[in-house]
Amino acid sequence: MRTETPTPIYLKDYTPPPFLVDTVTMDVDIRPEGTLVTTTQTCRRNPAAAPGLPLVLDGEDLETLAVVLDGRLLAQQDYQLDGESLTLSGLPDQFTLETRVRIQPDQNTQLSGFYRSKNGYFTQCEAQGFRRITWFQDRPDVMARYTVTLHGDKATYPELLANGNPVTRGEEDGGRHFATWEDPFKKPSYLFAMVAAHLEVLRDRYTTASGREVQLAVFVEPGKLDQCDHAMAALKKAMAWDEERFGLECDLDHYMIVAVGDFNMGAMENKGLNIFNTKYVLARPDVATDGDFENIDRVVTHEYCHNWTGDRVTCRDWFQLTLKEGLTVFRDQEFGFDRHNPTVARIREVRGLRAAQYPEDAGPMAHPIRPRVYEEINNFYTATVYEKGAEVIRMIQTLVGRDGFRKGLDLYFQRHDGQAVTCEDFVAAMADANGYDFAPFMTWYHQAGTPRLQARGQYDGAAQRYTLTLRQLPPEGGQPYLMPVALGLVGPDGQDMDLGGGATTRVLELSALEQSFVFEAIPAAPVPSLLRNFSAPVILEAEYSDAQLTHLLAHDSDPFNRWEAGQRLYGHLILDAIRHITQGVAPQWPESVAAAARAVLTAPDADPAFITEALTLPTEATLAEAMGQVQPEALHAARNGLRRFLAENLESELLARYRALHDGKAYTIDSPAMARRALKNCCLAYLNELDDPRYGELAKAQFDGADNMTDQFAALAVLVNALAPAARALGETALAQFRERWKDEALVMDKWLSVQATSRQPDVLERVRALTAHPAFDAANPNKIYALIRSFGANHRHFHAADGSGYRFIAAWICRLDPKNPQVASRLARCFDRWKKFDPAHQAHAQAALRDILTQAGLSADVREVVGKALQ
Ligand code: B3K
Ligand code: ZN
Repeated sequence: MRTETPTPIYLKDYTPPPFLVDTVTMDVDIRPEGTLVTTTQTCRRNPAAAPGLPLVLDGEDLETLAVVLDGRLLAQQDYQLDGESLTLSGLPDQFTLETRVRIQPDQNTQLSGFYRSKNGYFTQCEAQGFRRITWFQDRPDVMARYTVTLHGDKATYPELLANGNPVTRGEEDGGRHFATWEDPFKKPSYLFAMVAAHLEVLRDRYTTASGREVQLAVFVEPGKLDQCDHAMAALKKAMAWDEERFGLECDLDHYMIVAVGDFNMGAMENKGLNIFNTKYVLARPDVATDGDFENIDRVVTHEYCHNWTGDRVTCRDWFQLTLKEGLTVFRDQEFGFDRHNPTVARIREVRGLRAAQYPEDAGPMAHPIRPRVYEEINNFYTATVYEKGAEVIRMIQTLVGRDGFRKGLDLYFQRHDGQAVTCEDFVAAMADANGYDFAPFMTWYHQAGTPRLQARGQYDGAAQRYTLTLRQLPPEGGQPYLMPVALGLVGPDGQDMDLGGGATTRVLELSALEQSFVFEAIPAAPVPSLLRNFSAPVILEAEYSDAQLTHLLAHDSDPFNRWEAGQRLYGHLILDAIRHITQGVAPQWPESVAAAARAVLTAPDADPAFITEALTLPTEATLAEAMGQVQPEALHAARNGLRRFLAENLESELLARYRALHDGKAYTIDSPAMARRALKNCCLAYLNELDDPRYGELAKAQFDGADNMTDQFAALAVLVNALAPAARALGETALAQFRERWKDEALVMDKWLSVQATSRQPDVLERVRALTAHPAFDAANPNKIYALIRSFGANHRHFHAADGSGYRFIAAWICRLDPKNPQVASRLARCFDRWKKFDPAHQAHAQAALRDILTQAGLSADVREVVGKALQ
C-alpha cells in the first residue's frame, strides 16, 4: 500500500464486519491484456454489527468495470469509489453483489495478490492480497464458501488450480480451457489461492485414521520432479504425526503444494492449496544441505499444521496473528522433538530466538506477541509473533502439563471450529479444561520486551537448607509475568539432588517480582540449574563463576543446560576479551575453557549433533545484545580469537575426530548421519582457524570429493572464510568450480551468493557490489535479494563497517526495491534495528542512511513504519 502519511490501526478500534458473506463465486479469465475477475458474493447484515452501516469493500490496483446489485447494474453515483475502498450505502438486509474488475498480474512486482512468475500465475493473499484480486471485505473474520472458475490458454497454463475440490473442467474456443473448483469449507479471504501455470506434478495418497482418502500432489516447475520426494514424504509424516499427537485428521479430499521461485516468504497455508517458495520444496542430496532437508520438514509440517490451527480456527483480526502462528510454530517444534534429538532441536530454537527475537524485543520494532497497533500488518510477521509466540504456548504446556495441554486444545476446537477468534479464546479453553488461572500469565500477551531474571542462592549447611530467591525485572518497569522456572540442584559430585519425592527437576511458578523457594535436606551447597530446557523466554542474569559453569557443562543432567553453561562461559570470555582488545591488550584465554571444550569433543557417548552445538560459539548478533555499546571489530576479533585458541589447543582431537567421521560411508539422510556430518564440518572449520595450509587442502579435498551438498558447501564456506592465504586461494578456485557446476540450479546459486555475502574477508562489500551485476543475481527475485543483499546486512562485522559503507549500501537497496516490492524492502530495513547500540561515529552514519531513506518520495507504508520507528 502506498501512502504518504502513516495511518496506525489499533486493536481497540476493532468492530465486527457490517455484513457477513455466505458464498463467493469467482470467474477468473486470464488474458494477455489483463485478467478479468467477476466476483459474486451473497451477503447479509451481521446481527453483531451496529445497524445501518454501509458496506465498505477493500480493493487495491483494481480497474473497476461493473458493480451489479441484485441483478441491477449500478451507475457510478450509486456507489462511492475512492482510492482503496468501494462503499455501498442503504443496502437491504440480504443481497447479491457482483463486481467485475480487471487486474494486471504481469505488472504485479509486489508479489502480493495474483502475480506472474516464470511458469505462470500464482497468488499470495495473506495478509491483504485478496483485495488486489477483487473487491471484498478483506479481513479474516469474514468467512465464506468459495467456488472459483479459471480460464486460460491451455498450452501455456495446462494446470488451473484453486482451493478445494475439482468440479468440472473443459475446453474452450481458441485453444483455451477452464476448470471449476469448489471449497467445501468456509474460509477467510487470506486463505484464497489459485494457480494457472505449466507445472509437473508428483502425486500420492494418504489414508487418515478414520479412513478418509486424501489425494496429495506436489507441483513444481518442469524438470524438477526428481526434487520433490522429500517434501512429499514430509507431508505424509506430518499428517500421521498430527493424528497421533493431537488427534487431528486431515479434513480434505485434495491437499496440494505448489512450488514457486518468486515468493516473498517461506510458504503459505492456503486451504488445500499451499503455495511454497521453491526453497522449502526442492531437494536432492547433491543440491540440498542437511539444513535444507530439515527446513523442508519443518515448513511442510508448519503449513500442514495450519490446516487446523489457522484454517479451521482462524484469527478474528490481524492483531491475533500469534493465535495461529505462535501455536503452529509450537506444533512444528513438537514435531521436530518427536522425530529428532529433542535437545539439539531445542538448542537450535533458542539460538534462533536469541539471535533474532531478543534483539527485536530490545529494538525500535519491539511489540507484544499480540501487538496493539500497526501501520503495515506485513511488518508484524515477526520473530516475536512467531517464535516468542511459540515460547508462550510452550509455557502454557509446561504449566498445565502435556495431557492438560491436549485437553485444552481439544476444548478449543470443540468450541471454535469454523470460527475466527482471539488469543483470549485460546487461553480460556486452556484455563477451563484445566481449572488453571491464567490471568497473571496474560502479561506475556500484552507486554513487549524480554524480562530479566535474577537468582540468588543461599545454603545453610547446619540446617541443610537451600533457599533460592528469584527476582524478575519486567522490561521498563512493566507488569510482572507468571513464568515457569524449571530447576534442578546439581551437587558437588555432579549428581542431581532430590528435590522431594525423588524428583530432580521442579517447575517453580514465579509470579511476584521477588519470591523465595526453600529446599530442605540438601546435603551440600549445590549449583542451581535454572530454566531447564529453557522453560521461559527470559534473560537469566545469574552470577555463575566460570568454575560453576564448567561444573554444569560437565555434569548437568539437563542437556540443554549443559549447552547453556558452555554458551555462558564462552560469552563471559568473549566479553572480557573485548574489554582487553579495546584497551589495546591481547586477550588471555584460560586453559580451563580448552579443557572443557576438549571434554565435550571427546565425550564417547555424546550425540555428535549435541557436540557440534556445544562447540559453536554464540553469534556476534547475540553477543552484541549483552554489550553496552557494541564495537563490531573488537567483537569480531574476540570471537575469532576464542575460536582460534580452541583450535590451537584441540588441534589433534579435532583432526582425529574429523578423520574418524570422514569415513567414506555411503550418504544417507537420517538424523545420525546428519549429526556426524555436522560435527565433521564443525571440526573442519575449527582446523581452518589455524594457519596450517594442510587444513585448507583437507577442505578442498572434501569439496572435490563430496557426493552431497552438505559436505561440498561446508567445505566451500570454510575456504571462503579461511584466513590463511593458501586456503583462501583454494576458496577462489572452489567458488569458480561451484558456479560452473551449479549455474542452472537457482537455489544452489543462492548459496553461492550468500556464502560470499556472509564472509569475514575484508573485501566482502566490494564483492557483493560486483555480484549484483552477476547473471546469478536478479533484483526482482526475493530469494536472490535475501541471499545476497540481506545476507550482507546480517554480516555483523561488515554491515557495521566503521566508514558507514555497509549502511549506505543497504539503504540504497531499500530505496531501489521499495517501489517494486515494499515487503522485501521493509525486511531489508530491519537490518538497521540495532543502530543505536553502536558508538557515535557508527550512529551518525546509520542515522544519515536512515534519513536518506525517509526522504524518498512515495515511500511505502512498510518501509516508512520500520525506518520511522528506527529514527524515533
Ligand atoms: N502465514 C504465512 C505468512 C504470511 C506472511 C504474509 N506477509 C506463512 C506461515 O506462517 O505459515
Ligand atoms: Zn505460519
